[in-house]
Amino acid sequence: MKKIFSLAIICLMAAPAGAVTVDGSSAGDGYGAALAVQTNETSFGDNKSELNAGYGFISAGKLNLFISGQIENNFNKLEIWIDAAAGGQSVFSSAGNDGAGNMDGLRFDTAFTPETHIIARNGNAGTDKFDLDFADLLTPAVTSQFDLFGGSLTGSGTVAAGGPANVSAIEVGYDNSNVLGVGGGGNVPTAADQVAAAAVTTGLELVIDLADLGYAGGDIRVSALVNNGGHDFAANQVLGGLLPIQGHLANLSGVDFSTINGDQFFTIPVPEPASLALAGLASLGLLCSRRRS
Ligand SMILES: [Ca+2]
Ligand SMILES: [Ca+2]
Ligand SMILES: [Ca+2]
Ligand SMILES: [Ca+2]
Repeated sequence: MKKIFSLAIICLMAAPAGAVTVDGSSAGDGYGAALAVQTNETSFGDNKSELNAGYGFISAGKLNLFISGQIENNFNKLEIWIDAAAGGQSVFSSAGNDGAGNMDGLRFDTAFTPETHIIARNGNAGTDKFDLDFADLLTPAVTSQFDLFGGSLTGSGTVAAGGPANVSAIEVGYDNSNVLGVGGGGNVPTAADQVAAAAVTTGLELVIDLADLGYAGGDIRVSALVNNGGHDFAANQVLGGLLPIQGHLANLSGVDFSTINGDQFFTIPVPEPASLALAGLASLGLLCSRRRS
């Protein structure tokens, strides 16, 4: 009896994490604690362009990423860089898409060398739309998916599989309904209320296949920030955050994160070693299946 009980516990632990609901909300998805929380009130507009906190985990061959907050629906940009492998860029050089070359010359923290750059943007160009670019910086190659949510600023959609920069589909969810989190009042911000920032549960949610990130093990590092429509005038909303009180970063081509206090990235850890070890026990999995049937 005792043996059966122990086995049941182990089976429970070995079960893969449930798939997230990709809807732009973190509710019920098990992201856990924030990996970075905003440090400055937004210099770009309260509840328009603010990044409150960053979350993520690696499971079942996917990176699950959630950034709470929103970007203004005037085609301001949410820039996301992902460092998932050895090598990569120390100084940003764009893949040539969407005017991102205006950021060329941005120097990252020493411990952050991305291979991937994502641009998310939304606004009205005749009809409401939400677009996402997924760029492999090393090839370079870019997949651009326009109007992900079918005429809406928000919703759930998919970057199609088989693009120039992605083999597998990328799941995208966006919810801009946050009215809390950090405050803002133009370019004279104060330090953020981090309790309020950590409480926001809506924003951008992405599920990306690890192979499309060049992942070969280890943790994954992510940097995110808010930029303007031309990629040439950034707000102060960076994750990991900037030492308060910090106003606009302005043109990123002259910015060097390696000389700015703190990490302008956050780290998504590898899954718990205990879980990995258990997951690797295929025979145990079979045993669990049999006992449940
Ligand atoms: Ca969700
Ligand atoms: Ca707010
Ligand atoms: Ca790298
Ligand atoms: Ca830094």
